[in-house]
Amino acid sequence: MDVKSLSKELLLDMYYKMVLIRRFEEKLVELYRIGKIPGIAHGYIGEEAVAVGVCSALRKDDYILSTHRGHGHSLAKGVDPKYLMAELMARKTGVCKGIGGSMHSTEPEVGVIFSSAIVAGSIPIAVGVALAFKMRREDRVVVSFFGDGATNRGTFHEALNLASLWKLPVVFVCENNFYAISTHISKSISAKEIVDRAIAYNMPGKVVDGNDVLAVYEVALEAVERARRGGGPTFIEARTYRWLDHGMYYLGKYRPDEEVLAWKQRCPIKLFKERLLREGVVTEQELEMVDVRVLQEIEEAVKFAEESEETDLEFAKQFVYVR
Ligand SMILES: Cc1ncc(C[n+]2csc(CCOP(=O)(O)OP(=O)(O)O)c2C)c(N)n1
Repeated sequence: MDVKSLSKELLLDMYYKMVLIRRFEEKLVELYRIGKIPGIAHGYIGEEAVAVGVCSALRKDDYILSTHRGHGHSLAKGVDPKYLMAELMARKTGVCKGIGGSMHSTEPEVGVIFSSAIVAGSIPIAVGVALAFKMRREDRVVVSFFGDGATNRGTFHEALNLASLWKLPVVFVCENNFYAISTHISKSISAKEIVDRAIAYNMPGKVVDGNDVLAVYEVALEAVERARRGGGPTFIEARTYRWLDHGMYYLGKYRPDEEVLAWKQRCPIKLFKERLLREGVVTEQELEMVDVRVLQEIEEAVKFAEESEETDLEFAKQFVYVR
């Protein structure tokens, strides 16, 4: 994609969101290690370009549905890091009042309508949301994010079948990071390429470099526009890599060191920054200002969360049970 065809405002926003996700996740690791994050959390470091590329192609009133690895999706769609951090630290000020935690945080205000810890659990729900948009004759689009492992579940196949049959306004975004926990795709997926699965459902399938935010943006824009004008769903396979372990814990060695290193050398933020500077569309100083702003926002988010009241069981019960 030609960088010069995009506004500087959009390019700086993409850079801001990618850096925001990176710093947010780094802080999360730090907080998790000192016991400040209850439950479990799964990091998004290394995959930032997928969430940001896709969400940059959406309107505010479009919806996304996320997974157990959802902080990046939320921040890319516009969730305020303060309220997300408070959620992860189980505070009453969190986006779900500290009840949802890392894997179930939502923020309908900005279109993060649902996230699920059940692998592939949110895919059929995304199709239901798309059906609602269509039945109400709204020109809104829904994006369903999920991993490579999710494409092996029955719900994935059922959802793609109906979405295609009914030409629903949904974009399926598979974040292929090559592993489901410690299992490599070669040991779990019968298809030669994950994208081939789209053929069975008669929908366009696109493979994209998930570490290139502009490449992701370009395919997402096409898919979103197609969905919005009634053309039906698209399947995007974005190839990327998570730098950290599956979750915030150590599972042992299951990935070759050279493989991890090679992907780290293709850091999505570094690649984008180099491209922006090479093409002369932003200055080093402008990017540094973004870096500083993000650091401040992360510090403020932690302070806000720490100063907020903790969610306790009695409080949580009020929202879980109908009396
Ligand atoms: C139905 C179901 N089966 C198993 C699990 C346990 N589990 C949690 S995450 C995960 C791997 C998911 O891999 P993938 O879909 O590729 O996403 P990634 O973690 O790589 O982002 C598994 C098996 C689960 N949460 N839900």
